[in-house]
Amino acid sequence: TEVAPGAVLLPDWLDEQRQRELVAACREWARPPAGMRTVRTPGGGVMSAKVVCLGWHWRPYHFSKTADDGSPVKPFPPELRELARRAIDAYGGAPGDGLEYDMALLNFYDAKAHMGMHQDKEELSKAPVISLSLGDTCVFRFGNTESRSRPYTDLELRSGDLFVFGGPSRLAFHGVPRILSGTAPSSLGLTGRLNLTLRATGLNP
Ligand code: MD5
Ligand code: FE
Repeated sequence: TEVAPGAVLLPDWLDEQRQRELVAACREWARPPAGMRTVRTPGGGVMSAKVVCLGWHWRPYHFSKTADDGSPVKPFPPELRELARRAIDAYGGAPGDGLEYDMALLNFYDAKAHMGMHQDKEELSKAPVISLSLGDTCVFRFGNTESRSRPYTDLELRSGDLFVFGGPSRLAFHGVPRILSGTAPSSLGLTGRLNLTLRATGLNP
């Protein structure tokens, strides 16, 4: 379903087996060195979602190859490159469009975590952002490109859903106001929500 121009939601895109495998892989990627961390924003705030980066280390307004603990960031795994290719294919991209993905950003939300309205404009590439939801359902707020306020649409993202943000939606304001605690499929053994985004930084040679 096209939610807005360039924004396509594919509910239940990952089967439970694939979801379990991804959750297990994410747990490994979250381990130190260069594992899960708390992000401090330039304004002095702290993000409530905990973050893991693969391929490139992300800080607000900055990409680097070194994590906050001084370790090299973990590589962007070939399995996620392949997943990106499949997602862009499902989105309706042209062949070859899904090949430039070089970083993953994992957000771990507990029951009380949220993400304020923001734009993702640090990547130099215009490639769509690929978002995969695992675990608890969330309320996702999909806004406009002008400001963080109305008009926006609230929708629920469930475990296994694929959402691809391309075209004019790539720069829309968006956020996660709420986690619906206890809604995760029990077979995942995950409390809270895990969002896996695949991105092209446009920084690789
Ligand atoms: C999340 N993460 O559910 C979301 C999924 C982030 C973030 O927002 O920056 O880590 S990515 C949602 C997204 C990306 C790019 C564009 C738009 C939404 N959009 O136009 O709405 O943890
Ligand atoms: Fe974002």
